[in-house]
Amino acid sequence: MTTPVGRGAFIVLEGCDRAGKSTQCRLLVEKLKDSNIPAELVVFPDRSTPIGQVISEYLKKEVQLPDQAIHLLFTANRWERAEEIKSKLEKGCTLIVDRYSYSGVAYSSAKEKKTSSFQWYKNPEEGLPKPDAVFYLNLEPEIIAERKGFGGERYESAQFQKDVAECFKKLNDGSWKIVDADKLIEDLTTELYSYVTEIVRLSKDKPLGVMW
Ligand code: ADP
Ligand code: FDM
Ligand code: MG
Repeated sequence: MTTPVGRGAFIVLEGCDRAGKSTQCRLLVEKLKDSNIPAELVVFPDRSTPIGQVISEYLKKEVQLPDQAIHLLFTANRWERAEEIKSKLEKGCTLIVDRYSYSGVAYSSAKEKKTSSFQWYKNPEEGLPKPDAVFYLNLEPEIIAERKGFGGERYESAQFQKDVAECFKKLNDGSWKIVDADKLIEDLTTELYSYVTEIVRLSKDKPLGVMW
């Protein structure tokens, strides 16, 4: 690895289930490393921590929790990684992040019996490190439906995903790059990689932002 100059970039991939986020995050990290750009993958929820284990049980429908409680656990799961994220970025490591606060707000506020307001779901995310770029992998629900079937986890239903997509739209402050994800895996990686390298270049000398 070459010695990094400047800080690493904080890049988030967002989108509905099966849009291709996890596939692209993995491939982008590999491609960056192949080009000697220090990079790591971060995945939310991080199911490996004690908080993450409760989230995992919730998603597998093994435990029930009030909407507010699970929302705050997803947020806490980001807060428990925040210092490490900042430190890695400062050391010049670019982070490719599979979901972030935007999934947090979109999924919680898409729930049928909304127990809290959009703003309420945004509030506990305030103060977290802010991504340098958000890439939203956009895919029509009909095409999503053609991809491998849903598993048995919570939120995995076609109607709910449509509602989530609407909430994502509401959350976009205009700064997101909306990427058409309906293409071959390798073509999408090539497209995303060109955006990613540009963000890496632009972020080197910029201070890291704070949510929102
Ligand atoms: P996500 O993380 O957004 O839920 P994944 O990357 O896990 O999505 O992909 C969901 C499914 O779709 C997987 O079976 C994956 O192999 C497949 N897939 C991913 N990208 C594409 C693509 N561009 N075209 C067709 N199938 C894809
Ligand atoms: N999810 C994910 C949330 O509801 N809130 C969050 O803050 C985050 C990061 O958890 F249904 C939801 C989105 C999805 C599930 O699934 C995680 P994947 O397939 O592991 O991304
Ligand atoms: Mg995924």
